[in-house]
Amino acid sequence: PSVIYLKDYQVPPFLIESTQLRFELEDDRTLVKAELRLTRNPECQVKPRGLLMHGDESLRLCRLAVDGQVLTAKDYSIDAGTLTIAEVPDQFILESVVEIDPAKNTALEGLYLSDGVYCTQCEAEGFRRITYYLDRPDVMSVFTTTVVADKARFPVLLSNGNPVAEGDDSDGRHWVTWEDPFPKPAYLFALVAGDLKHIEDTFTTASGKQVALRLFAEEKDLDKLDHAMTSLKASMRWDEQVYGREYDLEIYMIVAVDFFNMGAMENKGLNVFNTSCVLASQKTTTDAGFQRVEAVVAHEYFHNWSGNRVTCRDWFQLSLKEGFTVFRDAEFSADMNSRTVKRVEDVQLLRTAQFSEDAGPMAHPVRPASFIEISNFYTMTVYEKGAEVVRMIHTLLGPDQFRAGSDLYFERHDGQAVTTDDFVAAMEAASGRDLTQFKRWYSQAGTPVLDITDEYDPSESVYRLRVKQSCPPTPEASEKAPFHIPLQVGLLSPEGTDMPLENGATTVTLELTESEQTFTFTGIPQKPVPSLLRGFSAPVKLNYAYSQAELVFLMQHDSDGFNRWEAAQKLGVIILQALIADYQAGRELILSDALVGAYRAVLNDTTLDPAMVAKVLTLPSQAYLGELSTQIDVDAIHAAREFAMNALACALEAEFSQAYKRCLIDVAYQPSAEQVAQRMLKNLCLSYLLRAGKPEYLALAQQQFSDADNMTDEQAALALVVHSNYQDAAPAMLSQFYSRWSQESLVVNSWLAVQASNPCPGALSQVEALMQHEAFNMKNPNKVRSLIGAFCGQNPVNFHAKDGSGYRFLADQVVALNELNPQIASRLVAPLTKWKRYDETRQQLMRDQLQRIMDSAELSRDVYEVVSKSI
Ligand code: DPP
Ligand code: ZN
Repeated sequence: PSVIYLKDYQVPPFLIESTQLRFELEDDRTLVKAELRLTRNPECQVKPRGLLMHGDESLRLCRLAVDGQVLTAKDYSIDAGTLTIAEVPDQFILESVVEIDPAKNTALEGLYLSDGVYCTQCEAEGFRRITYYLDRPDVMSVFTTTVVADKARFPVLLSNGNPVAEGDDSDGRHWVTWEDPFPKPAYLFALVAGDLKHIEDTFTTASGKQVALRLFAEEKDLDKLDHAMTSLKASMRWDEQVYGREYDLEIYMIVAVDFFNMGAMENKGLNVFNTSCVLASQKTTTDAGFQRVEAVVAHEYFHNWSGNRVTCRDWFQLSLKEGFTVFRDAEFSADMNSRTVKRVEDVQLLRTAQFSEDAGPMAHPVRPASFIEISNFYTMTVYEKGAEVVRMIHTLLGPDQFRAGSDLYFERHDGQAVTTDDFVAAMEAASGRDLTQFKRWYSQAGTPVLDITDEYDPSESVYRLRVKQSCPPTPEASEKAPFHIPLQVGLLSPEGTDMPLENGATTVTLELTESEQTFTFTGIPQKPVPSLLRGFSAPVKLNYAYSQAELVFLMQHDSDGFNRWEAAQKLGVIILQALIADYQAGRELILSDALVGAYRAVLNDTTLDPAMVAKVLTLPSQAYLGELSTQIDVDAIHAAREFAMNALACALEAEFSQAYKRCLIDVAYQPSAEQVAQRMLKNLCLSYLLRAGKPEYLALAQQQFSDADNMTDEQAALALVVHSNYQDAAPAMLSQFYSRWSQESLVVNSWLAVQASNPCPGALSQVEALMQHEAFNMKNPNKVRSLIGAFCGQNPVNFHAKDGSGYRFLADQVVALNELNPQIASRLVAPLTKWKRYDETRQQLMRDQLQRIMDSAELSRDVYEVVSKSI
């Protein structure tokens, strides 16, 4: 497979002014008729005689005509992935008819059937599986789409834009024509046909335009769409208020489908959603699920401006729309719920999944310089680190200049396909700031490291921070130029109050631009405790030699909520790293009083947000401790965490029990921030209580499981017991849960995931057995993620079993999925690619399996790229 480089970008020789499509949907064959008005691109210097179009090998060409003139085999050639017409005029109509087979499409790219519903996924390059086209985001066209299908089986026929005509044919078939007035690239095209029901609402935009909102699902799920509707309306209002962006069509539709590779897709006016990101109900959905729906609905809606109205010039610019839109949805969620909790959750994800990507063989800059398969670059780096980069611009410019910059960006580039440089240029123009050095965040991969030391001079009342920055080598470059890093800092007095700094501010933004810098604070009357990287103002690793006492002090006093949590994490890391070393050396494990005392104080402080209490009382995760290790000792990390949690449970049993009771809710269920926080702390307490060694707490969990009126409490109780020492109690609860929920596919997914992530011995054979269960289906990505993905990604002790059984299992599944669904196969393989982080025995076992995958027949580009880059 060939490598595509950003440096080779060239403007397209032809543009497509208009695109008329007609789909005749039939079971054994679907016909796609396309009529494209092509014209030479005035901006293209070269004038090729012929025309090269994208088109997957699976297309069967039935007819091809230029300006009505049917072409014969000598006029064109078809190659793997392209169609070339030898000679074309400057302006012409290209007609094509192709036959495709959506029923056999298990890759779920292009047009496919999901449980009897026709739907599409075209981003990034799925449209070329539907018809021959210039399938690149800088070719934007106005689409008119007619869908024809059997009326009884497919009463609902949808596409982008506004419906403009419909009718019945005599043979029981019917048709609808949709027109989308906004030029768009093919990746934003969508079509849906099925027996769907919908709920409807309206939204009046700031300028008084009425928009119809329609959310579609299968009839049985119709009662699970209200939360998505509420979230959609809140997102529409928020984008008007915070970014001045209004919706532009007469109708906005979301369709829920069960077979979907991603979370959701922002197709113009017709979002297609994975059921897991749109359906929600008290009985079937956890609080985290409700929040995910709210966030993803918002994310896809925000794309209407940051992605659709202004799109990407090429796929190297993916973060232009994704990083920006993730930043937008994170701010929305922060405004809707608890800002600090949202920040903590995002940073936890970034510091495990993105940092480990940055340290692995697939590390790439936010704007990659090359790829083999673009699907492999829908990554934590492009999305989450990309969002951090936008957040840093926001921090450097301040909210007002940032808003002026985004206004200018939308104004300059509406209707265009642009680059991350264009985005930064608008921010520079609106603020007058020079972001030249800052742009290294887009071109250099790797996680920068800050090493900070300080000194206090009492005679002069001067405090100095010395900051060194460095960045480890990554595949694309071994030497890194210094980044421009906003480092937000506050200084705490010994009494625990913020010291006034410049102009009385208590938080200042230091701008790091060199590899070593010293920042001097004058008029500092006492030696302060620094609160560094407040709000996690940059995606970096920070080293500063805090004492345990200083961390406990920051946990209690820091005015920055994020850093109070971070102090607890740092304290946990110090203590757990010591326990890990003790475990490795065969020494007895003893829990530090400092941690017990700090946890007790937090647990007893009823003035704190219960969600933050829960976050603070959660030890650094197995994944984060691994990420901080030079060599990951899965067993030692697991043992140290287990020991610490059990010891904390025994030491603080009474406090956990009281807090559990305090958090019981006696009013009707609501997924509100307040109730979510209470349930979060309650279930955290339950997790510790189950470790206190008293059967009464098993009874408490069982009672919560039976009495729960919501999925958060029910599932928490189930997972905690299944993952606990009470193995005898687990089977009955699991079978009760399954019989209660076997008809709810999404709930069954969580049942699969709870078993797959079980750290107790025997999880792999359980997973293998479940693969034969009626609840599992290898063709459904949600099932694969819940079972195989959860085992390989969330069950480190079992996946990394010393006999290599976990690795072998994963390789087998990757080989099987490579044929069915390359995108899913290539995502799944990630844990194996991190082999360098483990001991020699495991390294060898993991590499053997990568090699086995490599040697298996006919690798997709997706899997080939990831495996070949990591061997
Ligand atoms: N599912 C992807 C997203 O919305 C595709 N753009 O981020
Ligand atoms: Zn997106």
